[in-house]
Amino acid sequence: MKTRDRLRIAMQKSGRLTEPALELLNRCGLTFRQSRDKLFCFGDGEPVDLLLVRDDDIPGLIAQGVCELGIVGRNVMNEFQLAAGRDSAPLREWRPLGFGRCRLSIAVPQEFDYRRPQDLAGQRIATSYPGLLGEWLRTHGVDATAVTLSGSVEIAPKLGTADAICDLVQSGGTLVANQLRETEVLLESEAVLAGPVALPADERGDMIDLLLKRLDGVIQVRESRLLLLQTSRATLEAVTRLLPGGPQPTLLPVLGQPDQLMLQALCAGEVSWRQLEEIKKAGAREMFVLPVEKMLA
Ligand code: PRT
Ligand code: ZN
Repeated sequence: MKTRDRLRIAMQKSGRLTEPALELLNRCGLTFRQSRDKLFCFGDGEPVDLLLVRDDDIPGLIAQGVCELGIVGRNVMNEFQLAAGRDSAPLREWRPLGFGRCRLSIAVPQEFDYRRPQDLAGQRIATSYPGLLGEWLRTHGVDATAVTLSGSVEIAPKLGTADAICDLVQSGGTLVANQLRETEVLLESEAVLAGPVALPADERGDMIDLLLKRLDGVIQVRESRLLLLQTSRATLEAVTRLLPGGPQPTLLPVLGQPDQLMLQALCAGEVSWRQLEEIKKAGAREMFVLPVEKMLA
């Protein structure tokens, strides 16, 4: 069989991950002919095409070699690996992507007196993640029954079909609405770039290398902030000590105020209100936090 020379990336056709995944690929310079109602989306510039599928199908498509990469929740990828077992080609999380964050947690009805994992012994736990739940129960030596449901897991205790649940939580609103209390976090999840452990050793592998480099640049820029502020020479040291990590700041003179300096610092992550207030207390004023759009060192 002739190997493909174009790279295929699988992503969710319509759901929580669709928009952020497309935006990320666009930022990496990948654009696609818009036929979003179809399964297949042809890439415009680079030799990269998209497969638009249900998120649950993505790990299997990679394992079968139908596509080289996929953008999928860590929860779905890890569950697939546990369910597929050793017979399936192993997958690797090539990059965490920083969106679609949630956690897989155990939650119990408010009246359930939960203190430790052993309290779940003999109970029925409803979940769409029997693999991940089973692994957690085994590690904690708990003998409980996983009741596998494909949706509406959160109403199982009310219906009397389960005593507890194991489901994805983001804001916690769904749990509160169903009088459930989160008791254990099994997995912290986010969207990831998934692929085979061994990348193809042809043009597709080269394209993946290029894509990973662009992705790293995009992620770095997305998390960078430029902090601008004014300080007097007397408070400069105290202010500098509080700056969030990043390369050495730049100092500029302020016209007509020889005692004042303008400081410019690139920060590696979000700068919170709390951090700004602390820096201000140390003597800074006129503070700005700006997003960075592109960066070329
Ligand atoms: O059709 P397809 O199978 O592709 O879509 P889907 O319905 O299976 O997936 P979708 O779009 O709901 O979620 C895709 C991925 O987004 C998941 O696999 C997770 O990796 C991630 N994600 C992030 C979430 C959530 N946050 C989330 N809150 N997936 C689901 N939820 C659900 C959760 O199941 C629960 O019902 O939202 C509810 C909890 O939310 P809170 O905010 O009330 O806590
Ligand atoms: Zn799904």
